Amino acid sequence: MADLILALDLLDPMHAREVAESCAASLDAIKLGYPLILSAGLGIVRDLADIGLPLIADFKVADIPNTNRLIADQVFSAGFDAIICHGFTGRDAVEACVDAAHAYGGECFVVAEMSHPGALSFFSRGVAEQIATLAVECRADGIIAPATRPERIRALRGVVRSRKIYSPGIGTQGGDLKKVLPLVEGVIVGRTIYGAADPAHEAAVMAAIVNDERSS
Ligand code: O7M
Repeated sequence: MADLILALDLLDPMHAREVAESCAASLDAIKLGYPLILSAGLGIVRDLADIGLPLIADFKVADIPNTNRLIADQVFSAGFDAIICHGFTGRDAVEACVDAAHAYGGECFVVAEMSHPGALSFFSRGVAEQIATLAVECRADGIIAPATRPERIRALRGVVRSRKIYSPGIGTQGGDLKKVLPLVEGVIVGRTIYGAADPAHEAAVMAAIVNDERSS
């Protein structure tokens, strides 16, 4: 039962809102990150809130515990429902994000392994498994794992068990939606949707595949 999460990495706030609104009926959540927030300002979170979908803050928070806590406070005060942090910073830093998220009634996801080719420079030789283990021990709600490497999602499932796995890298980065869907609780899709000639249609096509998988 996977969710379809739109990565809204657009720079123009009007265009971003238009795409989010037109795709909303096909989506389960929207992920906002540095590109849109740096361009539009944090106020866009309140602007998008009335669309009615959960909003996930992808700042891949990676600092000392005190700074992570301060960032998480800003994220949840701005109206986000979930935060994504890195795990290589260690237990105390991850716990700061998880604790802050839970204090606000929100969720925290930890990046276990990234989707791009260069990720293997460091997210290899057991590092992702260690980060996923830490995420579970810190009571994170889930991890981020690469749609570009389904075999790695399977390996990390063995670590996180029933926690959620959200997976980016579908489409433009080469990940195959149908192969990844049965492995995860959420797929994160950006350019394949917002870069399409008709984003609402593309989102609807993907949502139909997600729904087929849900009912199979
Ligand atoms: O579908 P795309 O390739 O246009 O966008 C993918 C989105 O997922 C984009 O917002 C990336 O920043 C993000 N992402 C990855 O592509 N790979 C990762 O390993 C991790 C993320 C991510 O969302 O991390 C939380």
